[in-house]
Amino acid sequence: MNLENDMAPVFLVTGAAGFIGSHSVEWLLRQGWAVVGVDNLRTGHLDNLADARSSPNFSLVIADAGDEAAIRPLFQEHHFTGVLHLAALVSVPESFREPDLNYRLNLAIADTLARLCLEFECKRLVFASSAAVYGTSAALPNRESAFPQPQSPYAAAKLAAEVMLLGYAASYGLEAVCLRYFNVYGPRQDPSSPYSGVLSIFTSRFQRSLPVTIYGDGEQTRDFISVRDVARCNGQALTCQEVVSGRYNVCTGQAVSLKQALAIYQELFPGAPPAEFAPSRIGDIQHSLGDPSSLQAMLQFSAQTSFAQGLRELALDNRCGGLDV
Ligand code: UD2
Repeated sequence: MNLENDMAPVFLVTGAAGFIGSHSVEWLLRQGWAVVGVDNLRTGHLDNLADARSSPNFSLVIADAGDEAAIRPLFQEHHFTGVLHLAALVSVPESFREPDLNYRLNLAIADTLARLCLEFECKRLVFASSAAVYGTSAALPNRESAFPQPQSPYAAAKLAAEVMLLGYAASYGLEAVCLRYFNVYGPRQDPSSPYSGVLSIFTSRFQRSLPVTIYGDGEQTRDFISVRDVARCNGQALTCQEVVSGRYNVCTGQAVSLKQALAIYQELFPGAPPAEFAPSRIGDIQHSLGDPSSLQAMLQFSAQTSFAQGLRELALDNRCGGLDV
């Protein structure tokens, strides 16, 4: 992709009003790029885009990213240089309850967007995949070469979308970058479901001086990555000159246990009630960890926010407060 030769590059971000979407839009705007955001506000919030919407380089279209009648005119008008496709059904439990919706939001929309990219000569599509594609039995740290074993409709659809996009890459030369996010955390993550990201729930409860519940022994570990780093990764994948189509872990390569997280919370919220312990959740995995080296090699990307720093920023953010989890 040669950005210098393009008159005025414009990027499309689907799911722009979501947790990761809004941070990604802000990153792109900070670099001086023009962005069109699309969101149907099903799980995204306009509030998340309060800063972005004050930029003359940003416009927001309230629409379903899979509504071709709404999206096609945007491709016609803007001749996008790249698409960052984040719109999704984000809840794993919901994908079990609503498999048809999961199919549409997590697979079919990616196909629609890829075909529009080909039709309107938009070279690059960056897709939000998930570490969930690895399943529970892959060797740690997860490497992209591992045989994927999805354990949910959500993970299966994400994997299917990867395969389809990489098929378009091989067949038609689309640049398809599939980013497998590990446990993303940070400001604006919705804590309102028991299956929301654990750090969003813990933060919301600590901020209200309520006890948190640890399912299991607290020794389970995750590869938590700050949404700031994820936004930068998305932006770089979308705008850098050269990419190689493929699947890439977006992770830190560092395992953090819930007990370690709790120790940091206790410093941030001295006087908080002690954590309560409950049996492990069915289907929970004990450890998840990614190998970040492929993305490092392609984009020279590595996570820069330490876990303690990222948790502090989240704890000081006041937007989690007041929600009833
Ligand atoms: C799940 C999803 C992932 C993503 C993520 C939210 C799968 C395979 N993966 O992964 O796609 O949606 O959730 O970031 O389903 N926990 C507590 N107390 C709480 C909440 C959670 O102890 O109040 C535990 C939970 O049992 C687990 C760990 O914290 O052991 C992490 O839970 P999570 O839901 O944040 O993330 P994870 O990796 O299970």
